[in-house]
Amino acid sequence: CPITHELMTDPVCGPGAGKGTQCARIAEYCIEPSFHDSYILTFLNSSCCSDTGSRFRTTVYSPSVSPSKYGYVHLSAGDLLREEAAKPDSSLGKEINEHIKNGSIVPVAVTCKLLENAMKKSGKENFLIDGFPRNQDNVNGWKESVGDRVNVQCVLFFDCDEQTCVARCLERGKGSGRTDDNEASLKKRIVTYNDSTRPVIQLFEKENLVKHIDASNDVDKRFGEYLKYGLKGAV
Ligand code: UP5
Ligand code: MG
Repeated sequence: CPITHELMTDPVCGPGAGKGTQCARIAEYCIEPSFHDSYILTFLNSSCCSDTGSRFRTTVYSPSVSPSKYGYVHLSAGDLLREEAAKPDSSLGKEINEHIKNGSIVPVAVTCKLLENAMKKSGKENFLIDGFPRNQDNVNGWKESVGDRVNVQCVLFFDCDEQTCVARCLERGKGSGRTDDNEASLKKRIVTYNDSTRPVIQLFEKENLVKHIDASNDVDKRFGEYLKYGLKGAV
């Protein structure tokens, strides 16, 4: 299996922290690591970047390098689940939809399979996994199925207060069509996050893998800046 690298985000500091938004930017602007024991993050705006220490390096984004060829592949577990559930012939659709609406967590075997399939299909080796793992069962299932084939480079924690997260989701809910962008589902999503996901983040903290990023700021203006702060703070 060609999967040798993985850059992984943690599952939100509350729904709507901006995982999807920021992962899309990272996938677009970061290129492949040059060294297997470190990685290079490359941003469009070089003024946002500086040497962040021995473990991380930054360079200037080169427009001649196609991000789609070299960049991290962004895989959102939530998006993959929604995609699967939307297939007319999916036997899992009903179950997935129930979990999403209730903010509960889909059985790990389902999510892992979808992630693995997407990783293989991409033909790439570097991944930005968005919104997974979300509980201890996810961690165990992930380790069992792909654990020895991946190298988790870091866990990005998008730090954003609950009120802001909820407001973002409710705003998005006006047009997203997502069945969980409403007050009732959001309450449940937050409970799940607090009860099941926070402990997972603490696990990664113990392994020194977590990089905190302030995700409360304006998405476009502050992207490079707070990404740098997040990485810097973690080195
Ligand atoms: N927005 C983003 N950043 C902003 C900023 N800085 N300033 C202003 N606005 C900002 O952003 C949310 C909204 O906020 C968007 O409208 C965006 O424009 C705006 P987004 O980037 O989508 O945030 P994200 O953290 O990705 O929020 P999301 O709602 O996707 O997070 P969830 O973790 O709740 O949702 P996910 O899709 O990952 O999971 C949904 C459900 O699937 C789960 O509840 C669960 O039931 C199931 N699931 C599993 O069971 N297992 C999994 O492994 C994954 C999911
Ligand atoms: Mg998302």
